[in-house]
Amino acid sequence: MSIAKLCHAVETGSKKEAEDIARDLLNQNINIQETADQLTSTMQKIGDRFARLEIFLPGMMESAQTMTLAMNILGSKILESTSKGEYASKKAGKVVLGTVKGDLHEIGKNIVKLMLEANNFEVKDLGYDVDSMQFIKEAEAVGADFIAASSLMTTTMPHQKEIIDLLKDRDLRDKYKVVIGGAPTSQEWADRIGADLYCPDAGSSSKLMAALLQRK
Ligand code: B12
Repeated sequence: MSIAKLCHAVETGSKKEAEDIARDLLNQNINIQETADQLTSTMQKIGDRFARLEIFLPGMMESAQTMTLAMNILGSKILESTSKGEYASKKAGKVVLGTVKGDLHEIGKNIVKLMLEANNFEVKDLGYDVDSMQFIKEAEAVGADFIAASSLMTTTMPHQKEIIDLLKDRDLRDKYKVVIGGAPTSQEWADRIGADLYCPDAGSSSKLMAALLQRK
């Protein structure tokens, strides 16, 4: 069994096959980050096909569900090894994480959560379609270090800016590091809206966020 086969199962929305392959891959000691990266490229291809009207919403949904099933299996392994790890009780930082208002895409956000937890961050996951003010209320409630916001659509990216504007309005901007991500976002967008950090993928997020916290 190979990662390429798993990508193919996700492309075709073959759920049972994907679960079997994911379980098999676990026994092969594969690199989970690399697997997640390849699956992300597969989802990008699916999105491109959707944009070209080669597939329709149900097809995109089947693939999304298949990827979620596979990542749930692969993710359980990472978390199991982390909780038994040497540094299990030492938290790297507290993160309030969610997908912005109007946006239901959560697969990427869930992988970010997994990678952060695997690296000893404490994550409060607010889910998707999260109101900008909700990010702030939760960050205040849990004493977060980071507010991390995902956006997958050009139409919802402005809510990442809204979170920063609301923080400024309330004199809270310096209290939190605002991290943004999601396929249509970029370093340029992060600079434009005044975010503290942009991460292109889940794998880099824990390293970049830990480094940012040290500079605080
Ligand atoms: C799967 C998918 C769906 C699924 C979502 C299922 C779910 N539970 O999440 C379903 C089928 C429900 C869906 C619905 C829709 N979708 Co959609 N979808 C996609 C698709 C194919 C893949 C997204 C994905 O999961 N990628 C895999 C993950 C792992 O990648 P990722 O999210 O980029 O995350 C990685 C990094 O970006 C980063 N990251 C992500 N977030 C964050 C956050 C932080 C803080 C950090 C540090 C890092 C980080 O880490 C992740 C892992 O490395 C994309 C195509 C694409 N190019 O992205 C379209 C896409 C995003 N969808 C699109 C559209 C149009 C829609 C719909 C409007 C379709 C419709 N007509 O109804 C609806 C919108 C619903 C809504 N209101 O949100 C468009 C958006 C176009 C735009 N305006 O920008 C896209 C780009 C497809 C296209 N090319 O047209 N979609």
